Amino acid sequence: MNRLKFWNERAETMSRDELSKVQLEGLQKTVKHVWANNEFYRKRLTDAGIEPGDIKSLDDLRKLPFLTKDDFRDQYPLGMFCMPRNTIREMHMSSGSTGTPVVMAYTEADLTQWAECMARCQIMAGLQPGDTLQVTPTFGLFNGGFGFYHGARRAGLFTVPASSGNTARQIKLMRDFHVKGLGSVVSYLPRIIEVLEKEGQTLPDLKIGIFGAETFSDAMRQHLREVLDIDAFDIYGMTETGGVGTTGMDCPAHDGIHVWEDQYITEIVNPDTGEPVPDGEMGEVIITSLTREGIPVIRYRTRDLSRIVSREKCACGRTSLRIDRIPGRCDDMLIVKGVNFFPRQIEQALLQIPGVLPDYQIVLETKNGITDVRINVEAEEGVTGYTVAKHLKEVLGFSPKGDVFKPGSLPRTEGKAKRVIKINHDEPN
Ligand code: DLL
Repeated sequence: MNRLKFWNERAETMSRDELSKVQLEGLQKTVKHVWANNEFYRKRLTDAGIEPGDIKSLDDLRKLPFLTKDDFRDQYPLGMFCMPRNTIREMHMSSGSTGTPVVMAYTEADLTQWAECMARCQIMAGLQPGDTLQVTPTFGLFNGGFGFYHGARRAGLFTVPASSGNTARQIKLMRDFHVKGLGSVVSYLPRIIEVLEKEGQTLPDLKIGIFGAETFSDAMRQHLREVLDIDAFDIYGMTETGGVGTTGMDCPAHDGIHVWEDQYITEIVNPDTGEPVPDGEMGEVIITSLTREGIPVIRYRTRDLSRIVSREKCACGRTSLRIDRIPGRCDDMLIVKGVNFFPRQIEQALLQIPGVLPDYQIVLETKNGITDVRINVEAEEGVTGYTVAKHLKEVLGFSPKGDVFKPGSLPRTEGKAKRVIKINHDEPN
């Protein structure tokens, strides 16, 4: 059989004219659909003075009001549904840090759409029908596990639905079933490496890693290449847009995340003004779904930051818009001693220090209005706090305090890692 380069060559290589046509049709259909079937959306559009017939060109997208995570929360549990409950086949949910969850509901057609996006990602990463994919995110309300699974079924992969935890068993499964691809939350990888090293094992069949749910640095990708000999792909997605992979992934050229433009419109706007920023400039990612039924999103404010990397055809042959890998969320930027930085910059700097391991903690402690930062790292014997502080000074311009811990001693989380810990002595508990 010929090697597949694309899962859906027609959709992935459409000309700009074709894409624009598909996008306008999808946008018009989506606006009509939410207007006809959901009270919240109808009111939101009416308040903005919009009727479905007003969407005549793609430029009219900008007339539409934004949708936020708070809207999702306010409408919990069923208020965002745009299809009758008896047509819904699956739901996922994310709770985030503030409590009230965000719900996503899928009709049969939505599950097919998700599977299509994920199959495109899996084939783009180099997996072929018949290859084995181990899925380590949990199978539950978090969308990660099921997303990899739906896509893998569609792409004809052999899925090992390991779910999270029990790293020794994960490794045994990978070895016994000749797993070629691994789908994971990126912060689980250091755990796998730790156990592999402890047991003196390798994973000779593993070639491809599809990682996401959190930001990761180029140094981390390089680290994974060196230690595991795998090509690490950065997969993007979120509950609100329909889950992992719906908002794209980078290709083997690793030159930006390919957005599935026949399925979603992606805008980058200034997070303060909501106005579009020029190509190349960082801003907030805004996503509009074009084909979803259960809960479509119209101009969803992701709070994630990115920038448009290119609108040109990529070396891989795909024609879609490429956005930068996500450096962090609008609310992730840390400001300490007048310096702005993202956790990813810390990771990038730490991994360049020989002997420093990829687990770290950024502790921000505020007292009497002054915020101090401590950066705790795990490292092999011989790495001193002085060496770490010296490297970090080059990135931050100041030397943060911090401790160097033995490998395995910083707290482990299941699922997404908690890198930033904020302690505020000025606020009552
Ligand atoms: O994290 C979906 C996912 C699962 C993606 C597994 C990749 C792998 P949520 O729990 O709803 O969904 O969280 C979505 O996570 O708005 C980003 O802030 C962040 N995020 C997701 N993917 C990436 C990535 C899943 N590749 C939120 N890089 C998003 C950076 C990411 N951040």
